[in-house]
Amino acid sequence: MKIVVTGPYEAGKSQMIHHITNGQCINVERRGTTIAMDHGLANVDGLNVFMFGTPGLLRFRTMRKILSEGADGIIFVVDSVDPESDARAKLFFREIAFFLPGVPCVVAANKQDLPESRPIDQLRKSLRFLAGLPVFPVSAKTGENVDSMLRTLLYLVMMQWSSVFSKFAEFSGDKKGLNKLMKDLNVEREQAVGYLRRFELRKLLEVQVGDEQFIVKDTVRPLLENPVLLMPR
Ligand SMILES: Nc1nc2c(ncn2[C@@H]2O[C@H](COP(=O)(O)OP(=O)(O)OP(=O)(O)O)[C@@H](O)[C@H]2O)c(=O)[nH]1
Ligand SMILES: [Mg+2]
Repeated sequence: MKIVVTGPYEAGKSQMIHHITNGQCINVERRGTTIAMDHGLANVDGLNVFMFGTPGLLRFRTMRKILSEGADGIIFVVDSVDPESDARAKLFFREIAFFLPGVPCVVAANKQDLPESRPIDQLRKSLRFLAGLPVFPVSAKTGENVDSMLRTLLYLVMMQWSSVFSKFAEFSGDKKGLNKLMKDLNVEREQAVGYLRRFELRKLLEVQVGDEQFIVKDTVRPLLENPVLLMPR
C-alpha cells in the first residue's frame, strides 16, 4: 500500500514516518526541515506499506503533488499544541483533498505527549474540516496510538478496495484468473489489468503467463478475504 503523510510545517510528519518504519527511512531535509520527502517501508501483518512524507513548507506544492500521486491512503498530521498552525492545516487539507479525492484519510492529532496539547474535541472546534474524519490522539515521539491509527487507515483502504480484493483472493492461481476478474467485476480487460498492475507494484500479488493468471501472496490472502483482521486488537 502507498500511504502519504501530509500536513502543515513542523506538525511531526517526518517523526511519524521515523516511528512507523522503525527508523528505517530516509529524510531529505535541510536543518531539520523536509525539503523533498521522507520515505520508508513498513510491514503490517505481512502487508507492505510504502510511506511517503511530504514537505510542510507551502512553496513545495509540486513536490507534494508528485508524492501524492496514486496513494491509497492519507495520514493527515496536525499539531495539537500550536494553534497558529491551524490555518495552514486547513490549506493543506484542501490541497490533499484536491490531489486525492475520495481516498481514505485519518487525522493524527500529534504531540499529545505534551501537557499543553489540545484535546480532540477542542481541535474539532478549531479545525472544522475534521468533521466526519477519524481523529486519533497520537504522539509520533512516544509512538502512542500510532499503530492503531495506521491499522485503522489500512482497514479503510482495504474496505475501499474490498470488491476487487475479494475477487483477487477468489481467483488467485486460477488459469483464467483475469477473465473471471473481468466478468465478475464487470470491467474491460484494460481496467482489470490496471488493477493487477497496481497491486503487483504494492506486492500483494504476482502476475503470470502474460496477464492471464495471478497469484496472491500467501501472507496477505487472509487480509484480502477479511480486512477486519487488520484492526487494532
Ligand atoms: N513532543 C513531541 N514533539 C514532536 C512530536 N512529533 C514531532 N515532534 C517535534 O516537532 C518538530 C517537528 O517535527 P518533524 O517530524 O520534523 O515535523 P515535520 O512535519 O516533518 O516538519 P516539516 O518537514 O518541516 O514540515 C521536531 O522538533 C520534532 O522533534 C511529538 O509527537 N511530540
Ligand atoms: Mg518533515
